[in-house]
Amino acid sequence: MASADRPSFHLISFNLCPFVQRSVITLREKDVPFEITYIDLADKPDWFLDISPFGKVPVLKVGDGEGGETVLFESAVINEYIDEVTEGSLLPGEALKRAHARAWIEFASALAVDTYRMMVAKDEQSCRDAAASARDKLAKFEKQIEGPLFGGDGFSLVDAAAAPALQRIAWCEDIVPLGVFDGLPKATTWRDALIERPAVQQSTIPEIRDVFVDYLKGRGSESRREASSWLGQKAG
Ligand SMILES: N[C@@H](CCC(=O)N[C@@H](CS)C(=O)NCC(=O)O)C(=O)O
Repeated sequence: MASADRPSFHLISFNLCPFVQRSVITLREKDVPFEITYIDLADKPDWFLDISPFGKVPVLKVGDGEGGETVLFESAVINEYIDEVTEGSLLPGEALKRAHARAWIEFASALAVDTYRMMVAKDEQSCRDAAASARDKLAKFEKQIEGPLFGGDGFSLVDAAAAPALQRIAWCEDIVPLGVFDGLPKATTWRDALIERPAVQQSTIPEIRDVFVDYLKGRGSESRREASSWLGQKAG
């Protein structure tokens, strides 16, 4: 419940979106109550287009408890705001380390793009090229990961930013092993530690794996009516 000194949070989401998932993970890690509304990105409601400048999710509506509302967008910005106004901090206290974390959050976004390319690739070569690109990025992460999480034992916003992409790569590799984590022990441990975290497990709809496979197959979602991707065909 919002009050004058405690804002209320309402996320606007799409069920498969890794960027919204970052914010859900942050809210859950910080044990903050929030409301969530799912929209269909293929049929965006007018009220959503009115409040989302890029027409993208996530959008976070922040109520001030007195009838006022501010709309935030961009997952990295939303996550930093949530972190700032709640107990504890998921970013380092020191400016240089904080900037370093922000830089790797940005890099995690590029990893999410590779993951999407893996998911929607129409042929084996394109899928393997995207997987190789993801592996290149994870090899760069490998040199930065302190283990088991990005910055050591403590969960950070870099972990929140990377978890959805790591999870999706694992889902893709459950269908076809693509070697994305080969020779990358720290990234492998990082992936496993994040996937097991309750906040990550509770950051999607329960039936996410079915929705994911349906999406690869190009059916089951209003947002995509194309032919199956290569991974979708392999999923049987
Ligand atoms: N940089 C944005 C990326 C958000 C984004 O790309 N969201 C996708 C869904 S995962 C979206 O809303 N796309 C709009 C569309 O598909 O029309 C962020 O981090 O929030």
